[in-house]
Amino acid sequence: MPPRTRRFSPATTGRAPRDRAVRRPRNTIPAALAPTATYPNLRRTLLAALTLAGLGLLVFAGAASADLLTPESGGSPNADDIDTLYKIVLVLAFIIFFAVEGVLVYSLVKYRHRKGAVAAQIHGNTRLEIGWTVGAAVLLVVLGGVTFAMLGDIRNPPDSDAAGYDGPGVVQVANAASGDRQPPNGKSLRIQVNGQQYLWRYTYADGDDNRLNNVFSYTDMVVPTGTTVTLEIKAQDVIHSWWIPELGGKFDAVPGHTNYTWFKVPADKAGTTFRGQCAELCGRNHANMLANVRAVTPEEFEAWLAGKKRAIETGNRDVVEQRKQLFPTEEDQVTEDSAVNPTP
Ligand SMILES: [Cu+2]
Repeated sequence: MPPRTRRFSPATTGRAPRDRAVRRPRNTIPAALAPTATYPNLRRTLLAALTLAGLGLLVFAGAASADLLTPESGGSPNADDIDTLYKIVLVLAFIIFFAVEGVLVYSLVKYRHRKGAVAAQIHGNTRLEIGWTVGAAVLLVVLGGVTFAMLGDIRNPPDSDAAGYDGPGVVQVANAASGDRQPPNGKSLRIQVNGQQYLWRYTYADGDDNRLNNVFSYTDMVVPTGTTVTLEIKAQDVIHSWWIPELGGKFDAVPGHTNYTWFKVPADKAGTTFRGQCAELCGRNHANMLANVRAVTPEEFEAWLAGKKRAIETGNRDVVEQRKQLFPTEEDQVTEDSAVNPTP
């Protein structure tokens, strides 16, 4: 037998050697990672979902969409000023935004890549650079000027209207603490706002020197229209935040510290209830820590305050009566009951 020759030797075939072991497998995704299904309707489903979500937003937005881009206002001059200031800044910001984005998009389209086009090599543009530096500086000065011009009216309360309320509860604060701003004539309806887990307590400085006998209410604050109301905001447990959007900005209620703010509901808003709620996460029932400010006419307010005052006086008298009935004399109470109630 002739010796066996190598089948694929270049010497015998003139081709490169081929070996099964060297062959690469086809470049495919491993079975474990391969998609198990295709989504032919994915785009359509997504579009439908987006449309539905958009329509849902429109339907359910309702009141929430009011003042979507700007602060709420209408309940007090300081809230109106904050809103106006915000709008001035917003309009200027919009103008700059659209100018810059407009030039950007225009340039992207006009100077987009084209076959054979060669980019111009530019270095600096003195006029343009000075322009945007000076422009930004002027804008800053204008915004600063407008802000400082309006800040006074936002922070300082005005006097009550001539037809405003001027009865019990209206006080003149002597030696006001820093931050406790008073109207020019010094007179305002003074209400202490106390945040507690999870409600707001309002105490009216109704002329009674004993703070415990002062008129108070929870959640619903009643105020007269056309009258400057100054608030002393405190907290007795954790930090809360007083916020009635239509009456102005938020004010933190911090334990051991007093914050001050004010509002003045216009005379034509009698009968309106301004809604708000605690704006600082204060515990698990924070969401239910609501606050309402109900504006009434000065006459209605006077009647409400007097009614509350009477209720407190009646309550105090009734307690004394009940105590007398339960313990005919203090001595009897001490002798009969000293074992369970040692301190009368
Ligand atoms: Cu709270």
